[in-house]
Amino acid sequence: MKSIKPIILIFLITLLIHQTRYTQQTVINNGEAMLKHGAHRIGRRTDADMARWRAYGLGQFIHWGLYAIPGGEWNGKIYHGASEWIRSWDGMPKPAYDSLINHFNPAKFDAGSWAATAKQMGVKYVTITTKHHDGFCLWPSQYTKYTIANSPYKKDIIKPLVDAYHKAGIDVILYFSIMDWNNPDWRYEIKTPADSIAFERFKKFTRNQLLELLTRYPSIKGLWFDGTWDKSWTKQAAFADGLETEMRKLHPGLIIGSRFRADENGKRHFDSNRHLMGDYEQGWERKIPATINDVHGNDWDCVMTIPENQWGYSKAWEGHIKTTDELLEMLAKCVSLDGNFVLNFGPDGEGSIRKEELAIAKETGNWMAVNHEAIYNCEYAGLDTQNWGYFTRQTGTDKIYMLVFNVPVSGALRVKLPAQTSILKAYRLGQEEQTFMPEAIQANESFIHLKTTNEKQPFVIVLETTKSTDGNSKTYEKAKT
Ligand code: FHN
Repeated sequence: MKSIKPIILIFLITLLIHQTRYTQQTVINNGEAMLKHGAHRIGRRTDADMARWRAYGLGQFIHWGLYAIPGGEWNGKIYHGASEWIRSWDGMPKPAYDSLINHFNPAKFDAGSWAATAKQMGVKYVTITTKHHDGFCLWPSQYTKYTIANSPYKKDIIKPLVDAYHKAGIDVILYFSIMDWNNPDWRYEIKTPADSIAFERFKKFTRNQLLELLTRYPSIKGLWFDGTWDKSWTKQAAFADGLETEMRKLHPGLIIGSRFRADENGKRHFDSNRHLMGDYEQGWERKIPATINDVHGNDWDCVMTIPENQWGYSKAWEGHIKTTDELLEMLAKCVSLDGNFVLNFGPDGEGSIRKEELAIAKETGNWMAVNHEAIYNCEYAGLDTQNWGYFTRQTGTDKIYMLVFNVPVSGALRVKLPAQTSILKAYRLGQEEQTFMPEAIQANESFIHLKTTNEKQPFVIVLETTKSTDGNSKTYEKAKT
């Protein structure tokens, strides 16, 4: 067999290298795909607006719109899905739903009283639906007729809410559904050239509405996106990326979660390189991460319903209704894992918050009045979780909080601190005179002995700790096994 001439060999090798590069053109040096529309930042935002968001701890979600009128019931039949989805149900004709605009006249709506409820509850931010999937706008958008302006109520709902919540010292984030069932140009998927033309119009409409919201309500802190999962939208990487840039330019500091846009491969939340897109992870809907590893160092918030899955007002308040203690435990767990907890409220068609939700808000507020220090401006404490509850830490300090939800019959709460850390002082939050003398078990491991095991409510023990280099904590010899 004839040997291949060196020049031909070099040519073949060069061709092979080129070919490999060509077929892997999206791969760059560090093994990551080269993306134009993936994450534009790796790691958390470090600016003041995001630090403020991170410190909120507790938030409120409000789902309000036309769906509050039927409240999950049509012609005596109950729709058992989430009430704000009733338009998608065969049991309710679409024209009947769409004509609810002619009946939206919430005589009892009082933005000030909603804000007062939220303030007493202790929330630091609220997320309000400006437009849910049904397309009905609670602000008088000039880009569609399907707005509050054409309802009997006529007046803008968003402006008084933004003003009232701000007056109460609560930050506002606006919820916006991209999916819009009322807009004839909305498509789930682009299958034909005609779909494509319609969807181009829809994209313009969406951009107009978003810029309109940011211009009308310039004091809001962020936008909370929803309805972004359909193929039509996940294929708009360049458009959505451009729009996000435009919105951020118009509104410096704007906070946008991971639901807004997909990368060029249609990947949502996390891009094709597994980097978070947006400022915080928005995938924790009605679920909470199990451990700190699940949050990958990202900011995140959990949005939670009181019944299993009802966001809008539902006449049937059914299924398991979470108790205040259950919800407080979720709040504690979220903050202990570096997240915020956002509890949903669905006012009725008249504009009233139902009594069950008011009661939960009140009880939460009563608990927060005593224990808020363990929630606001707190973070993951870096400690092993114990069965009695959750640890949080005042951000950037050595002040640790034990949020106790399950009191053991022994009354002994185990605490394991990092090496070279000792407890200077332990006391009950809200009752500083009630102090505890930790009993050392091992180096950096101690028991806090409760004075009673007959607790009626979750409570908090504060640990003022210090790092010591003198090795003053007791160490016992390890078992030889
Ligand atoms: O479909 C909606 C639902 O109605 C509700 O608005 C929740 C809130 O997070 N988001 C959607 C589902 O992810």
